Amino acid sequence: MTQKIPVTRFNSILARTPSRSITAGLRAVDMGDPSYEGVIAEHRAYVTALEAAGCTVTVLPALEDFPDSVFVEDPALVFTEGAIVLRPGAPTRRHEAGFMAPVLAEHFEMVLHLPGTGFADGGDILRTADKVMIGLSARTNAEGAEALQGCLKALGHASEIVTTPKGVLHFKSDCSLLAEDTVLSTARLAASGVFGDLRTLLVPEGEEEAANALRVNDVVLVGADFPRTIEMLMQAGYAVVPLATQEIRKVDAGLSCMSLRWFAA
Ligand code: CIR
Repeated sequence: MTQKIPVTRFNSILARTPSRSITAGLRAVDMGDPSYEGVIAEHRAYVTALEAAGCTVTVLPALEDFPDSVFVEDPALVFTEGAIVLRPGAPTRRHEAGFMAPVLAEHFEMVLHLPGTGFADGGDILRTADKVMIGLSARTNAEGAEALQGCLKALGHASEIVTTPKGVLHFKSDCSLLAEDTVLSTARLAASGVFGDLRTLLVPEGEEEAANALRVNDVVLVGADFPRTIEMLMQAGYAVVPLATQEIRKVDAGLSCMSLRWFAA
């Protein structure tokens, strides 16, 4: 009998060096351009933390023509069973998927491509122990979500289409999986009842951006600017690794978006 691998267990990660053009990255509200040097430093610390958590991290070269290409989570989705090349919802990010496809072919025997013309961003996908949740958002539409369900089924994964709170970039901007039975969520997302029987820890009011944390093996990476969330998670028994996100946050990013993570059996 094959042993079920916990969904928080990873040994393989893809990341991409930030491009100098990150200063022109997409953002909903302009809080000033991120500093390239600052983003590079944050990214370096992020990769180091993932390696320290026990993963082999492959860092792909920067793509200068694509300011948001450091956010490798959005153009693809990866599992032990195979990878899916997605179709990002933002026009300026659409071609990132074409650069990801050959990389995925080097790492996975099975690489599927989102069929049709719909859109789906990896930032809208939350994997839990028993299913894959697909959040509809400004970046993921119904056609893309339904096409993705077909791909997921082919890889043996059950899925459910859910909604993302209005004004929130991605479904996972507001939540992350902390353990097989527990999610970290904003109050606004949890209030929609989307998590059913899952245990839900709420980020304190004012620290909504901390909800995009990242559990990898024994640790949870959390934005260092969210002390009340860090304290809450430590009290709950999690080993927290705080990471600076001051610069990447200026282009609406958190901690999950800079990597694609899977367990290579
Ligand atoms: C964007 O708007 O696409 C980027 N500036 C931020 C992407 C963040 N991705 C993610 O949370 N998965």
